[in-house]
Amino acid sequence: VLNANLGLAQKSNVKKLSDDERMEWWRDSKFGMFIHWGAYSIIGGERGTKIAGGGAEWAMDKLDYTVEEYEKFPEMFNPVMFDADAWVTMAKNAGMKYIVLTSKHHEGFGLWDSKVSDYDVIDKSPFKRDIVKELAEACKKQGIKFCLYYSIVDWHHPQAQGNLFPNYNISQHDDPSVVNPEFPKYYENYMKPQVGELLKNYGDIGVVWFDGDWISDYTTEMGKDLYKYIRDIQPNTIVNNRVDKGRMGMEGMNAEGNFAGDFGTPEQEIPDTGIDSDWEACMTMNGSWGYKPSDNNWKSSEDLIQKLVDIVSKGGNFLLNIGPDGFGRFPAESIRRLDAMGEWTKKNGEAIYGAKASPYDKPKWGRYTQKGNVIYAHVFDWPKDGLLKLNKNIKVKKATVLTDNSNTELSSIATSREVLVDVPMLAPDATVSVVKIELAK
Ligand code: JFZ
Repeated sequence: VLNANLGLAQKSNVKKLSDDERMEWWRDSKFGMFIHWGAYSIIGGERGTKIAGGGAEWAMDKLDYTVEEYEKFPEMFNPVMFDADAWVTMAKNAGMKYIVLTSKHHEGFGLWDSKVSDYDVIDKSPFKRDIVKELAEACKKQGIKFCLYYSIVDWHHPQAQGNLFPNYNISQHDDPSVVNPEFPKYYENYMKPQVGELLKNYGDIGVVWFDGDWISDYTTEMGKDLYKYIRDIQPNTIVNNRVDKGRMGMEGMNAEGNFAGDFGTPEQEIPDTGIDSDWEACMTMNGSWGYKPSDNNWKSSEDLIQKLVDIVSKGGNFLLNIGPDGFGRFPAESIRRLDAMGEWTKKNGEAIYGAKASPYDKPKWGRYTQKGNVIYAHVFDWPKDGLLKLNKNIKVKKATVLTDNSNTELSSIATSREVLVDVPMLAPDATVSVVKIELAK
């Protein structure tokens, strides 16, 4: 171990942080942007009259394309309207503090110039621009953390995809009795080198976000090896728990045991109670990660703002997805929602960034977040009688409406059974109004 550490110190001049120091920016950030973008963004989940169920990024699998047939999509990938700076600006304006781009999704097509593959945007596509590089540079310039998603599952690579065997469907495959003996070669000679390229050539990577951990060919030994490999290159980067085999279903948190990974990844759902470890809920605005124009099942802006608050009140981060189209545009429906969230976070960000889970029970009217001796009451349902009822063990020193620039103090009364704050009759915000409460010692 000592030798390994010495080797590490030589390789990298970066100061190795403690785990708490390393996680700090991420814990304080609370809100990030997921971007699912690839050759599937051209397809939009449609093949003739057939529409893929669920996520359109699964088009290759769900619309039954063979490996050869599917290759024409990377050959067409030419998103001439892609503007990394504009994307980053939209994320920042929404109040997001980091961006996670799908460098390679299950389809296997890479959005950077990979030396171990010609199935990437430089070698296979007319676009011939390194998307990872452009987005990394735009993030750096605009001061937001750049992060990468990478899929362990690869439906294109011959040693990883399962068409080698009859009745072997690698996309779903989690049957340990069916083994792909080629997979370790894919891991050693392709996947690991690709991850290495992403960590060596694009500056600081905030988070490496793995996915596809469920296939049985991928082992916990590979997961631990990969985690160490990543931290050897970038000691202070953060890696999600899908790097190893410890995740328990959609809840996304780790089972008991020794598994690599720095945070849990519940997907499309928010846990009921606060979890006493690091976690990040990832979610779509409609029902698809990849661009899917047939899916108009958009969550409202109000719902998304309340989801952000709910997640922060339980100690998590919110990674909210955008599926840009094949030209490189964010859908207008997504932009509207980003704008609405930005309007809210600009006014109420104090109650979100750096805030912690509330120790108090979830109130009927909304949620609490906390920073030191300040409690933020996020009110979803504003009281019709103008009296906000707080948990009875909250001792109010001073209460104000967070967005009230005149800082007018609200009066409050505490009885043995309840604490009431005299708030304005009209809700200050149409979505979530925040009452700031300084606690008495
Ligand atoms: C995966 C991908 O298959 C999907 O396309 C998308 O990228 C999403 C973010 O991740 O899907 C998952 C991953 C994990 C679970 C379910 C779907 N899970 O935790 O049960």
